[in-house]
Amino acid sequence: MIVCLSGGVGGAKLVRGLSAVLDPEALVVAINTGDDFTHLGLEIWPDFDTTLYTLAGLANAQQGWGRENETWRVMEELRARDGEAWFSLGDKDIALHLLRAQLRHEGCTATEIAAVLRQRFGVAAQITPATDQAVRTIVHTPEGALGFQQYFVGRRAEPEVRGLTFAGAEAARVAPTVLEALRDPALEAIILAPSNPFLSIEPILAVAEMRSALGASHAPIVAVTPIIGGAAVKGPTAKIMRELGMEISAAAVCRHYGDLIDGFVLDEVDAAEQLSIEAQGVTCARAQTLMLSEKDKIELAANVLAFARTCLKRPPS
Ligand code: FO1
Repeated sequence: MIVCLSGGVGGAKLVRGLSAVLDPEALVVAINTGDDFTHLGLEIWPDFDTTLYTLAGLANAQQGWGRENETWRVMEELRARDGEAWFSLGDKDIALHLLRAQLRHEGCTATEIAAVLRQRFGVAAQITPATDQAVRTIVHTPEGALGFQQYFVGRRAEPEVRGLTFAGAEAARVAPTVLEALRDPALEAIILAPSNPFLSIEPILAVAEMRSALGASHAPIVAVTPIIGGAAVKGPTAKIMRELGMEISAAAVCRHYGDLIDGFVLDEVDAAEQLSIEAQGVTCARAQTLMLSEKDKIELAANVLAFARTCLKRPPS
């Protein structure tokens, strides 16, 4: 059994690789809910939907969200009727949101909704929201506190990030499927995907008892670097790290995770940072972490698993 904490496009790519090398029942993916919000009365789950589409082979890879071959007739009409048009929902994407709305209307939990959507989209890997309760990333900027999508899409991630908080995290519980996997005696490793540590991984770790559930497990925790050659592969990770006063480096991400992790996968181009990572008491492996092709995703997943299975848990500090 492997548990992977993931969010965003980088995470979805590794999850696709993991789903190619692991049996579906041996992979549970706890997905970030911090980006989720209600829009036009519909529940939007960006990180879950991006991962679902990626695994179903329907993702608009170049855009990083939504579906390929999309049409926008609903948005055109919405705009014509002065509806909210700042957040684009494609016609086929809306079908997914309507399915989710119907399931929620029937009283399903987020975990139950995710299970139905996996089945409707033919996705076997157990991707599921990290929690069934609402946990929302709030971005604190000089303009005040912004909801995540307001910041990321509404303001194009321009405002300076002074801090991030995760509304609802204290009252939230680890989702049942995730908790069960973390307690599974067959659990081999826990992987932190190459996602934005602040926007994708932190909102998952903030869920009450998530850190204690991770710590209680005997399995090693291995993080895959989201920073390659001092730059983020995609999205505002580097800008946010800079605004939070952090060095834009793999070693800085490793330091950020602190004693939560036992192992770290560095990109080959950052080999010079290996010693400073090992000096943190973290076992370090190197791999090609840039995933441009399906082959890259599968190879990275295989390398990460091979490393994680040899990685020892650090002695309790
Ligand atoms: N990102 C944008 O930059 N503009 C959009 O209009 C937009 C719409 C959208 C609709 C559904 C969805 O699942 C994601 C969407 N995203 C959009 C991406 C989204 O803001 C990001 O995927 C994350 O929340 C950050 O990874």
